[in-house]
Formats: sequence, C-alpha cells, structure tokens
Amino acid sequence: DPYSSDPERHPVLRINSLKPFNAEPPAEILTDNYITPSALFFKRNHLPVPQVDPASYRLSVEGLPGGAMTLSLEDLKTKFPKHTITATLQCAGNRRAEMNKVKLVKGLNWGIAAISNASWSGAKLRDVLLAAGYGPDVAKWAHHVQFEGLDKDVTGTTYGSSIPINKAVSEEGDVLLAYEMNGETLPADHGFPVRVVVPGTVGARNVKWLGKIVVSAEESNSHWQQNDYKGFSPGTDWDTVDFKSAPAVQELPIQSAITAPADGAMVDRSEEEVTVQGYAWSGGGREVVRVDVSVDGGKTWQVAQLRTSDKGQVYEPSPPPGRAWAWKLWEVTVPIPPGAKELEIICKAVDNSYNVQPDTVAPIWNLRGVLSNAWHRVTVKVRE
Ligand code: MTE
Ligand code: MO
Repeated sequence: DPYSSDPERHPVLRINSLKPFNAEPPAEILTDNYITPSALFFKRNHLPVPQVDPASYRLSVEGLPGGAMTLSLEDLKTKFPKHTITATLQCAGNRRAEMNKVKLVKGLNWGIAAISNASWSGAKLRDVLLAAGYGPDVAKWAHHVQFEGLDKDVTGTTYGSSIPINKAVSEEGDVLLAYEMNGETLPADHGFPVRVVVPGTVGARNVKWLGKIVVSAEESNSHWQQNDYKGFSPGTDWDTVDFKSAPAVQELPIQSAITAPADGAMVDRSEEEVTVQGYAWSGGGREVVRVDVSVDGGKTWQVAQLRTSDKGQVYEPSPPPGRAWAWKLWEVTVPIPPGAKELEIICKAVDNSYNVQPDTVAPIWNLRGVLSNAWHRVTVKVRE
C-alpha cells in the first residue's frame, strides 16, 4: 500500500477521500481561528505523501543560462532572507457540493471548508530565481515558472503546475518557497520540507514537496495544468469539452460562505436575534471590502462587521494595496423577522475591484465543479 506511510491526521477532519487523503475541517469550527491550526487546515493530496529526508533533500532550479542550480534545505534557510506572509489557500473545488446539487460534476464533493488560512515562512522565489540567473535577457523569452512535486503515481509521474513568471519575479507577488507553516516546520501533509506558496492563486499551483523549479517559455505540461483546473460554460459536457480552449485557473474569484448557523439548524424566537458568521476572500491580492448578509432570502440586507481581532489578539494592519492574501472573518447580528417560520440566510462579498458573487449556481455550473462562488445560502428553522 503506497499510502501506508502517510502521516496521522486529526480525527475531527471530514474525510472526502482516504487514499489519496482529502479532508476539510467541520465548517462550524472553520472560523473559530483567524489562523487555521495546521492540524485542521484542509488537506488536498492527489498522491501518497512522499517521505523526504531533509538532510539529503535537494531543490533543483532549471531553465536559466548557466545551468541548473541545486539548493539544500540549509541553503534555502541560510542563503536567502526569510519572509513571512499570512495567506489563504483555497482549492478550486471548494463548494463543489453545491454544483453537484444542480447537476452531477466530476470531482471530490467538497463542502465550504476546502479553504484555510496560515502564516507561511521561507525564501522568496524571486530571490532564488535572481540568484539562479534570472535577468532582463531571460525576461525576453521566459513566460512561466513550472513546479514539480516529489509525489509520484505508479508510473512515476509527479504532481506539477506552473504560474506566470511575472507573479514569480515580482517583488509584490510574495511567492514563497516555504519551509515553515504557522511558525513550525512544514507538516508532512502540507509539503515537508518545502512547498511553494503562491498567495492569491488557486491551491493547485501551490506545489508541495517541491523538487524542481523550471523557468520556461511554456506552461507546465502536467495533467493538472493542461487538462484540469479550468472553467467551462454550463453548456459544455464531457463529449464537447476541449481543455485546450480554456486558460488554466490562476487567481480565484471573490468568495464567501456562512459557517454559522449551520444549514438546517434551529433558532429560538425568544432570542429575537440571530448571529451569522463566516469567511470572505478574493484572489489576486484583491481585498474584501464588504460582506452583505440577508436573513429573508435576499429581500433586505445588512452589512457584516469584518473581524479585526481574535480572542484579544489583533490581526496585522491592513495589507498594502494588491497584497490582501488573507481571508476576512465576519459577523453580524440580525433581528429575527416577525412571523417567519424559516429563515433563508444569505451572504455575498465584494472586493476592492467591486467584483461580486453570482446569485445562483446554475449559470456558473461547469463539468469539473470548479470556481463555485455563488451567494452562499443556509436555511434555519425558527422555534416559537
Ligand atoms: N502539490 C503536490 N505536490 N501534490 C498535490 O497533490 N495538491 C494541490 C496543491 N499542491 C497537490 C500539491 C492542490 S489541488 C491544493 S488545493 C493544495 O495543494 C492543497 O494544499 P494543502 O493540502 O496544504 O491544503
Ligand atoms: Mo485543489
């Protein structure tokens, strides 16, 4: 069993698939912490977790004039300044379950918690590429940076993806070769000893157990770059789909969801009010500037408060423009409308480009069930 050396996992995780391991935290605890504890952070593996010896680990940087550069873990830690960012990772398939309710899609049936937030520390990819020979001459032909994981399938094929080179070499891109998560050594499930963190970019490009970096004129040739993680029209089916016709998902669209109350929960009329909580995030470093909440199916709306502290701990100050990598947690207390037996609670977020979420799932349905970001709705019963 190639999965027999996979690490132990927290028993509270909701397992979507055991081999490979895919799991999300229960939605009702997802927003208890601004920084998701690593054990509860969602886990998305396509393959068995590779066992990497940190002493013999080597990262190879290829494609640049002057030949390949090889770095040990020690090199990465000592030869480059250490940077720390707080960044949210979201799987392209987060909230796929809602697409499945419209019409069956292919993919893991994620709920609303294939998203988590952590602090990440490591070397900047930019610094490593500059040290390896990136410069104005390379910029003329290089358009992508490819990443290869050390995780392999039975045929020896490794997980891989790529990002546009501008993101990789930009000072404001904040792409890290991370060796720490939440102030500790990167856990096995999250890419020990080194993973790429591409803030603002879909989870799939944040390659774990990083073995190789290739500067290239082309995107990664991997299945996950070419034939997966792409969006299509609701009218496209498996007979007509042409994966070459659509771009690979990189930055993700505006997203939000309700973590409390849970769908199907009861609220007491005698409480007079209901407190609604959730998360909101947008891709590409765009900052969430507002979350609107309705408890009457969208007839009336209230603006939620964006949380700025957790249990007395104040979050970092506002990020610089275009570098809002972390989610916002939000909360609002709303009076229970008189006479209502049931409340349809809805949330929708707005980012600083005034991007908004679509109101329903059907018009954004796609055969792979990715980019599911319609208004999130939960229904609760009112106990008289
Ligand atoms: N990197 C490797 N090497 N292998 C993988 O299977 N899965 C990707 C990405 N990086 C993956 C990978 C996907 S699809 C996602 S959503 C994120 O890792 C999940 O990161 P996490 O498990 O740390 O939450
Ligand atoms: Mo993913």
